[in-house]
Amino acid sequence: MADQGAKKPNAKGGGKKKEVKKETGLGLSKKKDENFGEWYSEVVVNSEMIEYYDISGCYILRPWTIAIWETMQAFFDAEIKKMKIKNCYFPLFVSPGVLEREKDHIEGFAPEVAWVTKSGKSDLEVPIAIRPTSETVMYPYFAKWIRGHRDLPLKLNQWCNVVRWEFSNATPFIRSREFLWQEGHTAFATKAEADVEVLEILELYRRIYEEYLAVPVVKGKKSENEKFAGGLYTTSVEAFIPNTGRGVQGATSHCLGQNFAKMFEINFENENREKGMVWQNSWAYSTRTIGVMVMVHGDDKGLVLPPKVAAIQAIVVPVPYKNTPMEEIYDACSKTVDTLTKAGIRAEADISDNQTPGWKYSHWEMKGVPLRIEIGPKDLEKNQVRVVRRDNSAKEDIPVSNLVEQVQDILVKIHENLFNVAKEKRDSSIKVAKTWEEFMEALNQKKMILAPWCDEQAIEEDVKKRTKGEIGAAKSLCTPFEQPELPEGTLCFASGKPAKKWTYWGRSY
Ligand code: 86X
Repeated sequence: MADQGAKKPNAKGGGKKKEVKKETGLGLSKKKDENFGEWYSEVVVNSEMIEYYDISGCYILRPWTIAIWETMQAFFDAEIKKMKIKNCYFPLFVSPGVLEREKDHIEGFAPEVAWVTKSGKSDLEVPIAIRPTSETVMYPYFAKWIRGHRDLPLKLNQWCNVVRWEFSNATPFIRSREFLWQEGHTAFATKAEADVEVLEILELYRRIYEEYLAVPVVKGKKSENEKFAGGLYTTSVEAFIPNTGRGVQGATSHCLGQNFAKMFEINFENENREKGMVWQNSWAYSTRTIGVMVMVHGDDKGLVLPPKVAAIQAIVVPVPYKNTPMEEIYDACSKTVDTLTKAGIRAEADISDNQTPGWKYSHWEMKGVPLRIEIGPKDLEKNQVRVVRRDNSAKEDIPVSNLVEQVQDILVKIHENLFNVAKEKRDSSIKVAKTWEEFMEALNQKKMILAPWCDEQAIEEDVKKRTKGEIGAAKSLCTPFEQPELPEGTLCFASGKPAKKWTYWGRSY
């Protein structure tokens, strides 16, 4: 089947045909609640995060995107360094022998592997794969580098791109053929140490979503069906997109157990000269995080950026008026930017003179800048500025003398409000279902379903079969660590057998 993947915002030319309303600048032609898919494509393009590319499923990440990525990267990188995890870089290319060394893990994924078969016009003697993930690239060297217990733990991370040649519905950030991520790979002498790290990393992922992107997530464990097949168990943070009624796996932290150690012979000698096998973890989050943020917070005016990750937190717009000298207003604008910048707030002035203030307002709203600061003659007179919030449009006049303090305060409030609104929406999308009928009803209402489950793989397969359809089957999202009480005698929603746990279910990305 040909790629029917990448949805483009307009038939041709990825968003070139902007609806330009005079005075108010570029707008969105689709509403979030009416046509979510096209709304999303328009937002990521018109906000200048993404440019569509001439290879299906690949996207250009523009500076507005990379600034967000770099902020999350700086946070995560600093945190893992505190955990004594070291950065490294392994090659992009994988030799076929190494890739296939671990057959079980590769088997289901094989169709997604991209290969280089030529250099110039001549065929390569041996085709070379492009990494879809780096287990098979790294673990032979783990085997080489780990000799004795003094070589443990070995804790590595790399920031890189990976390629998975997917054939189904590419969506910017959420599912693309090439994406950026970090992949952590660690090896320990004991399972206990590995178990601790799995949850420490998962907590960092929760913090990226909740403290940086203002997106609520559920921490939990994946079912046997949904876990990484090569590992022992998989934990994840799960987000939810109310508009589409789909769950989205936000990041994963796996305990690999000793499966890979066996295959790659990653052995060590302990203090007593006995041979042991390492316990391994792997974990990753990707640029998908950014897509989840756009989907959760964006509105009909465009992107809405949480202040922590916004490249520009406050945009200062001069509002000239008939007889007031422009210079005074411009001076006040650059002074405001200086003051905020010195206080560590990312502020810029939009002093271009070929656009009206109204056009600038729409432009920066489209780009999701958390705060707009307007400065006009009245403000000069009163020694104040007018501040307008992107998240709720609230306006406030702030005395220049108190600018930094109040702007900092408002930025914190914007984050809190974004998180709270998102959490309320998410929570009101959760439906408890105790029977199949309740489950199906909630699924048709695009809910995220919390249901008592017998925890049997065959039953999950059954749920998938019974819910198969145009828009995809339902599956388990995760078993939340925070378990509601499960009264004795509670039955599984799908099998009628005794339930063992509460698990989230739904359609997903
Ligand atoms: C699973 C597992 C794991 C390291 C993580 O989730 C964290 C970081 N890796 C990745 N996975 C694959 O193993 C895989 C393998 C091939 Cl060959 C492929 F084409 C696609 C894959 N997708 C996911």
